[in-house]
Amino acid sequence: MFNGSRSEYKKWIVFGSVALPLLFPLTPAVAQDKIKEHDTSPGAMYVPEMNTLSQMKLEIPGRRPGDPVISAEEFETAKKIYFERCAGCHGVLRKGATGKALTTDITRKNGYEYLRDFITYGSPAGMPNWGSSGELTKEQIDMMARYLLIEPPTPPEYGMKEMKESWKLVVPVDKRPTEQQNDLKLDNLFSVTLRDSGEVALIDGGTKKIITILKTGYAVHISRMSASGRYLFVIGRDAKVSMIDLWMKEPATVAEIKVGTEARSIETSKYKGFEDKYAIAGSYWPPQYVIMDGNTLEPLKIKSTRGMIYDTQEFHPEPRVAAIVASHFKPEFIVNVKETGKILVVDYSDIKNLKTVEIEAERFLHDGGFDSTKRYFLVAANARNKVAVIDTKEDKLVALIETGGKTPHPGRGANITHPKFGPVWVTSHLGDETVSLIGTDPEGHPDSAWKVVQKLEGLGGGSLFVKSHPKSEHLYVDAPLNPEAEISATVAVFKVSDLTQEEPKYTELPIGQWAAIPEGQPRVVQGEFNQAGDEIWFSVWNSKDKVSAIVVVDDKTLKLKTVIKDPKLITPTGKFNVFNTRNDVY
Ligand code: DHE
Repeated sequence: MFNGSRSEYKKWIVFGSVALPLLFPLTPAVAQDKIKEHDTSPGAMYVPEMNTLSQMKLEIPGRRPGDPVISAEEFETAKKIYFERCAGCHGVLRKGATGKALTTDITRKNGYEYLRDFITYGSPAGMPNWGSSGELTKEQIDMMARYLLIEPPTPPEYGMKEMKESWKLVVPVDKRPTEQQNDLKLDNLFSVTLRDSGEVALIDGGTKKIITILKTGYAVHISRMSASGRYLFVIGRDAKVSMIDLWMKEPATVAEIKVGTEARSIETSKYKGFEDKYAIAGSYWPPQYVIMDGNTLEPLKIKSTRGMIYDTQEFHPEPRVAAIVASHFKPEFIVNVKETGKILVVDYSDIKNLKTVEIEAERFLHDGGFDSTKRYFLVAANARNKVAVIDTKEDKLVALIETGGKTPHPGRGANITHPKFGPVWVTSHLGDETVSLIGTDPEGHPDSAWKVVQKLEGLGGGSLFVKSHPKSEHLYVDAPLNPEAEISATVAVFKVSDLTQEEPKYTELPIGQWAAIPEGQPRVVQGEFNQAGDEIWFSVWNSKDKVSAIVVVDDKTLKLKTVIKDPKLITPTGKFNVFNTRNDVY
């Protein structure tokens, strides 16, 4: 009989108001020899957190016979945990992405104990060990196992009405300056993401002084520039886009809009004749992108990305929009759709009669950038350990390349001229120390084109970004998510001319140590060059209540140049130099 205790309670169901024993079978607890306790890799922990969705009030779906008991309070907590920790892999609607589907037909077949043990111990296939790592308590895991046995709540859609309601034209175009009103060297300005304060800092690349700090969206993510270099676009994870006019006496936000509930990417039209005309933002939820007026952010066209997975031809209800870049060869945006594995080439020359080329690439597209000629776009299908290459002149897939490492994460990648293989594009990996060099010159070096021509050994796993510059002779590789504190605060630098050696060695830059931060365990992340290409900036990313910094390194000597510290520099992560960002220099 039901004895009312907590452990009994979860094995019972509510049918009306009467507690009955579970109608679906509970399979035995997961055998411990099958799911061994294991350490979680940086890759397994580096998954999207749907923080905005987690805070949204959603109804408990209508109860069905067989549902376990879950109170409104528990549902709220479990939903929050699910969107923050689980939805990134298993999907908002639990239909699966990089992680398995967790729809009730599956979870009920597996049963409560199986779910509880799986969440506790994880699996070597990539599921983090939430319980044994101490990330979730026993009570939270119990709640999660029960939450997974009921139907998932569906967050609302977000269309033109909602976008228009959120749209604020703070300074109309005719009230803006007609020429630059400040003395800033705009092309050497850096927009720095202050992640946890939801702000960007604009820092002068010459004086290293903070010009201003502006409020942006929640857990602000990336910055991109308009083609002219006048407007800066910033997107937060809450899908709020801020448009900043750098010509004003003090650069300020002139327009804002919320384009969805969860988003990560923003870009602007760059083709000749369309400079500053359009902006585009891609969302994780709802799965869609929107083309906006490039001067006002007025939303003009929303396109859903729901559809068939490229290879299985099965419907995916929530394929997220990952990286977006703007072609330099045609009036086109290149939109990467994660779960369906499609790259959409969106022709913005006539958005009323929108033409889109849909390229079959690979699932789990994430981040990428151009080769040095800007003709080819290379993007990581990270959970497939591949890089897809698109020819933006022909709008075609050129190659799908196994990178030879685990979970490629290039950022926008790095372009260097290899002494033997000519122009190559580089990616590092989240899952191991591999740094892969891919030949990108089919005419000059046909034997090397679209192949991994060399693999270097970096500092270790947990790398997120590589960087170089046409004027630099170095390739920089970070490792912010490496579990070793010292490695995560260090950057490896390869000398390009040394790459012909059998096992090229790197120089270690102790960036974290140079920042001389008294407390915490700051991670060193994302190098970004200045306009001249003679210095590189790294963020020393500490927790939000502790001191962070930006360390500037002389590219020629690899010596410390300056440390930028300020109490207002809270959790600096991405840095975007105006010139390099608008011209895709990396
Ligand atoms: Fe990012 C780029 C998604 C976590 C810093 N990140 C991108 C892009 C995507 C993405 C799709 C490419 C945008 C483009 O080019 O249009 N990032 C995600 C996630 O889904 C993920 C894994 C988890 C999440 O919930 O958001 C995630 N990202 C992070 C971080 O934790 C980082 C390290 C710190 C931070 O500020 O949040 C981070 N992501 C960055 C940076 C870029 C980026 C700095 C741009 C790199 C560049 O050189 O262009």
